[in-house]
Amino acid sequence: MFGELNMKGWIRQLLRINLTTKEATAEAYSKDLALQFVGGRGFAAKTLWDEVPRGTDPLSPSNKFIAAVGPLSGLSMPNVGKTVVASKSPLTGIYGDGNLGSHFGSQLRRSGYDFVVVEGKAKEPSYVLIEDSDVSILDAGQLWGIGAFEAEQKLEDKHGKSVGTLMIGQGGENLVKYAVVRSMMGRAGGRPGMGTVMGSKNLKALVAKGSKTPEIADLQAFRQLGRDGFKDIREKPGYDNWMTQGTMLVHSWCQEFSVLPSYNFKEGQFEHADALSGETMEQLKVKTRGCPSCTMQCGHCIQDSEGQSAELDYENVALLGSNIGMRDLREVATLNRLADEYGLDTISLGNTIGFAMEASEKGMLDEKLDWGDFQATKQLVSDIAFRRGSLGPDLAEGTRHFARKLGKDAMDFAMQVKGLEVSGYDCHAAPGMALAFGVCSIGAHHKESWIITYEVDVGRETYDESKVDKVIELQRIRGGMFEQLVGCRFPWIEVGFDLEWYPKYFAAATGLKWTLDDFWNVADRVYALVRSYAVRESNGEWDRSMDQPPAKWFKEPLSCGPLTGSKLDKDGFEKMLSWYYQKRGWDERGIPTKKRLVDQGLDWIIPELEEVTKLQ
Ligand code: PTT
Ligand code: SF4
Repeated sequence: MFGELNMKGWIRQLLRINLTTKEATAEAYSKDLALQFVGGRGFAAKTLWDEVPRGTDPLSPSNKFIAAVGPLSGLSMPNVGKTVVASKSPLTGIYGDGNLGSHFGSQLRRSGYDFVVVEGKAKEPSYVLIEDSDVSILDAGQLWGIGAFEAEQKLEDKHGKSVGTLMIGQGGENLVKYAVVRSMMGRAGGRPGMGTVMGSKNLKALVAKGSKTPEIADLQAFRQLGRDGFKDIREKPGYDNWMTQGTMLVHSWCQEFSVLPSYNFKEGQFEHADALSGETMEQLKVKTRGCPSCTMQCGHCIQDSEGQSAELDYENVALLGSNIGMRDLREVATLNRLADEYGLDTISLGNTIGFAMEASEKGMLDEKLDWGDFQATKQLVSDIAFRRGSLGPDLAEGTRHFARKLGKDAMDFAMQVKGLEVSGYDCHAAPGMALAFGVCSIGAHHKESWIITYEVDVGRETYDESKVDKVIELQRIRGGMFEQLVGCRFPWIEVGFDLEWYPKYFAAATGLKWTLDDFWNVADRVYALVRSYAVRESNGEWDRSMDQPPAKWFKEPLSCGPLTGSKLDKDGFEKMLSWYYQKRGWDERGIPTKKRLVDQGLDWIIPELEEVTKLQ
């Protein structure tokens, strides 16, 4: 697999920017890094392991912010207009990342780098401009304090429409722990506080504009494959349907199968679901937008309750809609727009507000917060972004923090794993999806293993080994190959674009003839490294309790809909978790064994891991 010497595709150079010293340096990186970690999440995880030591405060200048792409980024093929943003997370305390659509990645490559590492802290609000080998750290005084939409507009006005930008809103500036990175007016990524880390560095934005073309192994073959790929996607039977609603297609399905989070995941069905459905959105739609190099544009905008255009995705509508009892899609869109403006993660935001509403209902708060109260919720979103009011500062810290503060049984209804709030799928009757949330490497995100539709097909009541196999299979594809190549997974998952296209693109770009199994091996290596990073941070206290889904799904059965009475079974879940560990080559605590680390070429991390715990 690693034999070829003349590999192309990668630029093999990273850009390091130190905001404290105001220095920027281009550094060559090794062929081994490219071959063993490929790009995106792989580059980020390896860099953070090497450069951000145990115990580093995520909000200190010693933490690093990374934006990384892969060997296909910026090339003419479907859906590779994405960028991975990563850092040690201030929300979870472990590795965190996200993947957002942006021209930044391709412009970074055109400037001559595969990834950028930002370290230190600027004295004053700043932004970074990368123009090929010229890197400037500029004053962001005019941008600080304004929202992401306006800031992006100002940067484009100044540096031209063709620039690629990554930026934060006021949430990131004010160190809300789940602030995201924004781009292209509608894109958002880095749920576990990647925008917060930018804010902690006084970094409002990164802007890139390059003029070079990445060199690849076989340009002619690549061009043909690119054209064929776009055509294949457009001709897929599911393509036209996808174009009508994008991710909102799943909303009605979730309601039908009782997985639509409602009232802080108390229920899986919502009595006003129709008012928030994909069909309702379709009637109100004013425009569509999306990422670069994509023919499946999935950001659907409607006019919100204040007459402004706002984008809706399923997760946003689930968490800022039914999960907090909202009944009007235009009002949900307004909350979504505010989250985009402030740069707050909609999933964590909707969870944190839902948690506060439930706490209020239970009489645990002095404040009165009612389900579905739009005006109060809107006010709360601003209070969180600016850390003001009686609840804003606590809710800005996330659900786990607030549950700890409230004490009693509050942690039982805090819908989070490892500190990251749960995405929009209720798991009272979905043990496989609960496992996927439990073991997801960055906390309760659906990005790595979304097995809910599979589980409903095969029978949701069972706790069997095949579901564990499916979780791992999907982690390799979604959390692995797509995060390392840094391509959007939707062509594959949503319209059936065959996975076998990717080794072909990879071969034409790099000259390397890899099979899908080679990508799975890289994925497993990165999984073990990210898990080991978390273990290293735990000071030897890592155990299987870290992989537990929220207690609510075990303790409090659904009380409405066809699955009334359903809840998760603890013994069944533990059985699946043990299978998962065995199949991954991890011990009963969920820690990679020495043998597995050696087999995966990660023997070099063993000494550091053994400083915190005894490996088996
Ligand atoms: C992703 C998470 C998601 S996942 C959604 S909706 W989804 C939420 N979107 C937000 C938003 O919008 N505004 C906001 N302020 N916060 C938001 N938080 C939530 O963030 C996104 C798409 C989507 S839409 C999904 S599933 C897929 N995610 C991919 C992924 O993770 N990897 C990959 N290789 N391909 C993917 N394709 C799809 O991209 P995080 P985007 Mg996002 C307005 O990053 O941290 O994982 O959060 O990037 O460009 O907006 O595309 O129903
Ligand atoms: Fe972006 Fe959607 Fe296209 Fe994926 S399908 S690249 S998320 S616009």
